[in-house]
Amino acid sequence: MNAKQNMAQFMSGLKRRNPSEKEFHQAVHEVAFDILPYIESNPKYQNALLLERLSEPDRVISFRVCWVDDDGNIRANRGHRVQNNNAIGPYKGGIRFHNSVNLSILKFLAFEQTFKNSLTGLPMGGAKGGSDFNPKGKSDGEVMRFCQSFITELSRYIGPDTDVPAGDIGVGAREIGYMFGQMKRLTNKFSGTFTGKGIEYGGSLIRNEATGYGAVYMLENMLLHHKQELEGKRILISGSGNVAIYAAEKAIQLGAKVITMSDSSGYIHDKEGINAEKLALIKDLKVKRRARISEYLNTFNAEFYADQRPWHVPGDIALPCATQNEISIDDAKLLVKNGCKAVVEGANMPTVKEGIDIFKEGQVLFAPSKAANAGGVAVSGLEMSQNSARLSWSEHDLQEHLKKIMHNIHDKCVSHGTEKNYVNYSRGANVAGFIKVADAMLAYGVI
Ligand code: NDP
Ligand code: 2IT
Repeated sequence: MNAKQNMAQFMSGLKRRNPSEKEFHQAVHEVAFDILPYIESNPKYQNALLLERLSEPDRVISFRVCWVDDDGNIRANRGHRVQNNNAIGPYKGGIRFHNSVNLSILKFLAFEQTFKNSLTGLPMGGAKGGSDFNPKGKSDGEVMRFCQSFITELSRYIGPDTDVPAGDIGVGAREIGYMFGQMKRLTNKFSGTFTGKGIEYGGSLIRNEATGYGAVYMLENMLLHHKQELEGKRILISGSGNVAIYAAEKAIQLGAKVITMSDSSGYIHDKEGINAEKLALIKDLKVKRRARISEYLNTFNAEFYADQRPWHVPGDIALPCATQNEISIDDAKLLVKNGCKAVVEGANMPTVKEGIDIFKEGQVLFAPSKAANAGGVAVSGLEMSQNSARLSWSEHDLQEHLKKIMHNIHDKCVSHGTEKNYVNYSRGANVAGFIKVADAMLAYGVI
């Protein structure tokens, strides 16, 4: 069988076993495209069904989450945890609360997480969880009751050496506090079961900043490797949540010019650049007040485009930091046409499959999410280490760890992804992420 037939057979089996899960198919396809030929050319990995096993989660847990809203109505949501693979460490990955959450999305995220966590070099397996609960417009009391009910069920399946959740879309410091509090109460143990905790109760410095900062460190490494620099570059950012805000903060600190940010209602274009003072307003708007990004225009000059994404604004670098599939084929074409030189994925799988091909054809430097946004889970791993040692490391030490981890991820991508005159960061990340997990799986025999 040639490589094309091998791929077609693998994907048809995956689709048959997981019908209608298009995001899951997309994520596995992207990895299989690089990994099946790699397995084919490395006898040690042959005949072990490694990718088939990696794309069949160890287990999927689904449960009902009932809670009472402020008007006394009973509400019912659905919760899930996908524990994809724990070959190299306890399951680890975020929890997402968003009305779009379904098993296809969580399975793609848990699959990706397995490779991402491997790339960090730290001992963490891959998982993801969440609910179709929509925190928008809910009171603190409603969010608390929902989180407590969610954890009452999930607590049976997680623990510091079993599965360690963290935040993701719709889950930030407030939600982690409620979930960790309920876990502590149910188990009567103060353990490191969550990361992204508050500093007062076992959290790590710079965890909040780590994903966005890490993505910009990845970008810096890529530019340096290609003899370019970040200073003065025009940056398009989508999103205005945890990842987007700290990607913007680091990019501004390093002298780049951030000209767009967005939320689910549209995007702002500030031609002068979003500086530290303007970003402070966005933090206040989006994190504290949970308001719309268009309110930026009440204080600063900018244009607001309702229900649109920022990709038709000419810029040098794109940092998609909102959600999956937010760069379409047409967006990718437009970015290349407008001279975009690098795309670094802060969000998970923000570029559609054909969009990635367009970037590669256009020789755009492209960092896939599993490499680019690994800084967040890396500092989560460091939070786990600090919890186990019952210590708190200094901000300086943690910053150095994060920089080093992103530097190492960049180098692994280069060493496994360098082609004739192009660094294929996707292939590099897929192969480097695969090797560690595959070697551990082989060591265990058939399980
Ligand atoms: P937040 O909830 O803090 O922010 C999400 C941002 O994206 C908000 O601006 C939100 O707009 C926007 N957004 C969410 N969904 C959509 C949508 N369907 N269409 C348009 N805009 C949308 O989440 P994070 O910043 O934590 O996560 C962003 C991305 O980064 C996700 O893909 C996540 O998986 C990934 N990621 C997160 C990590 C972390 O540590 N938090 C680590 C690694 C990756 P609005 O406010 O209007 O909802
Ligand atoms: O997608 C991700 O890497 C995250 N949401 C962070 C996971 C974590 O466990 O810190």
